[in-house]
Amino acid sequence: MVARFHNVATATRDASASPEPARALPRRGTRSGLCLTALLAVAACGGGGGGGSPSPPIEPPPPPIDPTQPALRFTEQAANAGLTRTWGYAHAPMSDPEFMASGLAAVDYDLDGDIDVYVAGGDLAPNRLFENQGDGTFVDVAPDVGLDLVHKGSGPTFADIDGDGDLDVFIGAVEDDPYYLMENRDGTFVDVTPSSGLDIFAPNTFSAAFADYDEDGDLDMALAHWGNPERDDTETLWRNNGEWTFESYSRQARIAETLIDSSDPEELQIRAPAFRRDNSFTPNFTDIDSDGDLDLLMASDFRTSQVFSNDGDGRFTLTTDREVIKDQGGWARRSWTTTTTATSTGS
Ligand SMILES: [Ca+2]
Ligand SMILES: [Ca+2]
Ligand SMILES: [Ca+2]
Ligand SMILES: [Ca+2]
Repeated sequence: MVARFHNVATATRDASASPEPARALPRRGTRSGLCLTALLAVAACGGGGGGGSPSPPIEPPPPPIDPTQPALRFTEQAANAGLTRTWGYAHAPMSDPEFMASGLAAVDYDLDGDIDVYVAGGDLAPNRLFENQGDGTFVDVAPDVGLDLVHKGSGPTFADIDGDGDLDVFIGAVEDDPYYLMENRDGTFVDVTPSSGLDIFAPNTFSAAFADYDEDGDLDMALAHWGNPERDDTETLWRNNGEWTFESYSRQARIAETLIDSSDPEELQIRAPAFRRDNSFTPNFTDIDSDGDLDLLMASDFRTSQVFSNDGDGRFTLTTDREVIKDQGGWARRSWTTTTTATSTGS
């Protein structure tokens, strides 16, 4: 069983990055060519046959393509759709975790067939849950359902954590602010964090992912703790023990001992060993080696993104190929922040 909601893929890019190449222009040109061929064929048929039923009306060819214009345009509609909110912190200046945290979940939280949006609000304004009205507009219902939390929230992640058919949510936080595990009880969310066993010492929890990595029928959780000092338990993997309780399993799973890895020699020139810390931004479960079990990818800062292969016995083996899994090492250059993975369908 895999979590029903995943993060959206993105990566930071520096200002000097080259623009994406123009898309699909040759294909559109081909379409014009086909229309022209069809036009000539119809004209030849009508001129030579005579009599019979009248020829169908001929659609005019599409206008010429302007290569200077994008093929697809978007117009800002957030305010018209009711998607307005306030974000920020009560003090200044912002710390690095505060600057990079927050985020949203685009998810059908009420399972009525349309996508709603849950947005973290910082500690100046409550988190908002924008319920899709089905007509292009959204209404904030967070106060009605118990999700109008005021905290330095980050990476809200919805999943059916207790397997009862509705979506629950975990919301991380930074700078030792409260994080929340919220159970969906008939449409109202109840804070079950105090009795959940989620005693997280890491000051920053940026994001989460849910999946049944140990194949025992319930959703387990992985967390990313950018900025957490190196310690024995990295608090990365949390095993679901049922009844809304979790147990830190990073050490037993052999993730804690290898998560903070400085094997990249180029990175060692930038980051002194004294600064070893957890630099992970986003966890993601997927069967990356196609052997039938869920592996764990940690997208991280400063060239420390990692791939952990599931050994099938509750443990993981670090299998990062640093020639493949790499970035430009932070410091205003390109770094992975969040990611998603998918299985190719061949289409
Ligand atoms: Ca919905
Ligand atoms: Ca549920
Ligand atoms: Ca499980
Ligand atoms: Ca696998």
